Amino acid sequence: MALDEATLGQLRETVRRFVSERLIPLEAQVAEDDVVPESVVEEMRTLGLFGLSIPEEYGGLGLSMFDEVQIAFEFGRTSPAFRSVIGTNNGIGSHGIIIDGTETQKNHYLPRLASGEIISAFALTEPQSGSDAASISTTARREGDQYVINGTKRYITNAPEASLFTVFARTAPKTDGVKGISALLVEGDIPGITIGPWDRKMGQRGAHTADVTFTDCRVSADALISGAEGVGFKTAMKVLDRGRIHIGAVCVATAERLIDDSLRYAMERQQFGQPIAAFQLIQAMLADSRAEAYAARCMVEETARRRDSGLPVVTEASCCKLFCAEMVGRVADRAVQIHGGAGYMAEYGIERFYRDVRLFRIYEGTSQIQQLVIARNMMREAGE
Ligand code: COS
Repeated sequence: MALDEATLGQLRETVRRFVSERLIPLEAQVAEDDVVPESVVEEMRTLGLFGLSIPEEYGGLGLSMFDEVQIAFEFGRTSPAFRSVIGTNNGIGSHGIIIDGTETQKNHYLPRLASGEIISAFALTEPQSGSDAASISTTARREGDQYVINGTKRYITNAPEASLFTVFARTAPKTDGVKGISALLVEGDIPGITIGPWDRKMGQRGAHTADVTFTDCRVSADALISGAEGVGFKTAMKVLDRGRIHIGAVCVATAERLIDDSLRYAMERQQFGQPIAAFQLIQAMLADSRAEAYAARCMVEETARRRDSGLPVVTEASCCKLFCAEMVGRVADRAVQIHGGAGYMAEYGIERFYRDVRLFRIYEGTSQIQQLVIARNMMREAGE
């Protein structure tokens, strides 16, 4: 549901204030400690941020895609680790249930996800299965009224915190291809699940990923999303389509933050007797960044509107993810360049963003996978 303009404006203003007053001052500390303080997570619960995209009837705010990207434009103006806290419950960790879950699954899990009482994770990637998501080898063998899950999932965001995993596993032999993949809801505290140590990453410290290993892990047959076997791959793809628009919005916000920081620095920093912003080569970098971020903002908003009106957005979502993730990489690179030596030093925080944004080109589908999706759809449309 779309909020009326005044209510959306109030929510946006609340998030803007929260980001400026609470989160930005904590960026360096979170990167140092590799943890978002629990008091901040509690404030996010109080503000209702875990349920932005969960329908109202299940306790969330039920934002439309357009409204959600407006909030992401605010929330993304700080370290991506903060967004990651609420990212899975509002995205890949809940939308399998929202899109394809049974009514019982929705009633059971969504209110607790919306309140932030539990954290969710999306367990698709495996040691030998990344971009080729259809090649997963984790199995879910049916035994009576249960499934027995075996396999390892890799780089699972929020795994150390999660109490609920959407697990993609084979319920039929590999020869059945994508039609042998099912999605199951697995609670984190049952026997047979082992969470590995936190991965040591290039950036986004404070957001955690880890391996999740299932060893004869038994779940009830009711855990099957949609109640049907063999449709899990499509569930994963639909969830990722939506996630790609959201990540596009976060990239826009991070780029805008870096442009603000770069502009401020360029107007203050004096060289050759004047602010470096007076030099046309600096202006060119600022202008290119501004133009690209603006283009990215427009495409994200347009794709969100398109999705809200029920039009297909597979191609457009991939365009957003591709363009926005690449764009913020270029903007971060220019931000380092404009800051010069200071851009390379940890105390200014610019090098931290440079490392943080690198992940946007990789997770929820690499830039190359987005190119592949876009080109395949172009050829399909041309053939129709
Ligand atoms: N929505 C709904 N259904 C979709 C879909 C989408 N966006 N994309 C594909 N499907 C369907 C196809 O229509 C096809 O169904 P039919 O067999 O009934 O025609 C089925 O799913 C298989 O699709 P496809 O043949 O395109 O699968 P491929 O194995 O060729 O791979 C890619 C598709 C590469 C696009 C997919 O594996 C992918 O997105 N990989 C990246 C994974 C990823 O993002 N990982 C990030 C980690 S999770 S944070």
